[in-house]
Amino acid sequence: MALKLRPLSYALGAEVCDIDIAKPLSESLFGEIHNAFLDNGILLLRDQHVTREQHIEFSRRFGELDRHDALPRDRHPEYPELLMVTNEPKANGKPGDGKYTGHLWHSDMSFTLQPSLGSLLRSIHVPPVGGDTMFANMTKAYDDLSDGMKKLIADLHGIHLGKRKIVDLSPERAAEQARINPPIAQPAVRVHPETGKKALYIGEKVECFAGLTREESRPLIEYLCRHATKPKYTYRHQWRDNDIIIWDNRCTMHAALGDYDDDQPRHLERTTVLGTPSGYIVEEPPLH
Ligand SMILES: O=C(O)CCC(=O)C(=O)O
Repeated sequence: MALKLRPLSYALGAEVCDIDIAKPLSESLFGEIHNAFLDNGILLLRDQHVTREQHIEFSRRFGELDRHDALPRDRHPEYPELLMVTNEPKANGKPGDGKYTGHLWHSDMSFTLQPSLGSLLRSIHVPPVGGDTMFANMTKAYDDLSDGMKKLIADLHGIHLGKRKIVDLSPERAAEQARINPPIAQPAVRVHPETGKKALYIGEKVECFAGLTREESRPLIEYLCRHATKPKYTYRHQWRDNDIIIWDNRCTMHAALGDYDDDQPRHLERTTVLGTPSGYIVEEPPLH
């Protein structure tokens, strides 16, 4: 069966039409889905009425799943392969840990020594308007840089932090964060292990470059993020309930826009496919 694909934007993404992942998928059909994933960077599957087990089982076809040890507060207590992306408040009425998940441009798990290959985010309840997610094509963004800029960043390593947009860190949480997620340096340009293409590996979790001061690094980090998130490199997804978006973390980045009424429930669940080991721990990140 030939897969029916519909482009989502000029920059990246395709919708896979007429697919139901709750039904058995042959090896050859999954092979077509996998090729479409590599070709398009992100895939959208609408109307997927699946259980948590089916979400996990389908995700495993892309590779071994992360049990989210780096994000212990965000994972489902009984399904560690599921990361809760939810604005549901805690029992004490305070905002939940997942409320600000993804509000910075990022590639999943870049702040660990095994950044993700890809993620599969399933929408269970989304607000009637807003709550959109933006995606950027980091291969195109890299290709369009000048030769001079490509040379300048070729050997740079960005120091990635496991931070969120709104930080609510008590001293105990700060200590926990430092223990579980020390700063990790990752190459600013990575070669995709399956397509062989180079992609920018940067984002708003990059604090500075290894070997440069913070002050020296910031203008370049900000330029590269601004460049990669120009409309011509992006796709903006408007969620419906029961969507699944699969994205390739090795050549895309994404951000949750938070453009919705907080009184409306927004609940999504994510599986994260483990990628190849990359990066190193930075013992003494620059302070200035
Ligand atoms: O909630 C969203 O729209 C995106 C969540 C996200 O950034 C993530 O799961 O990495």
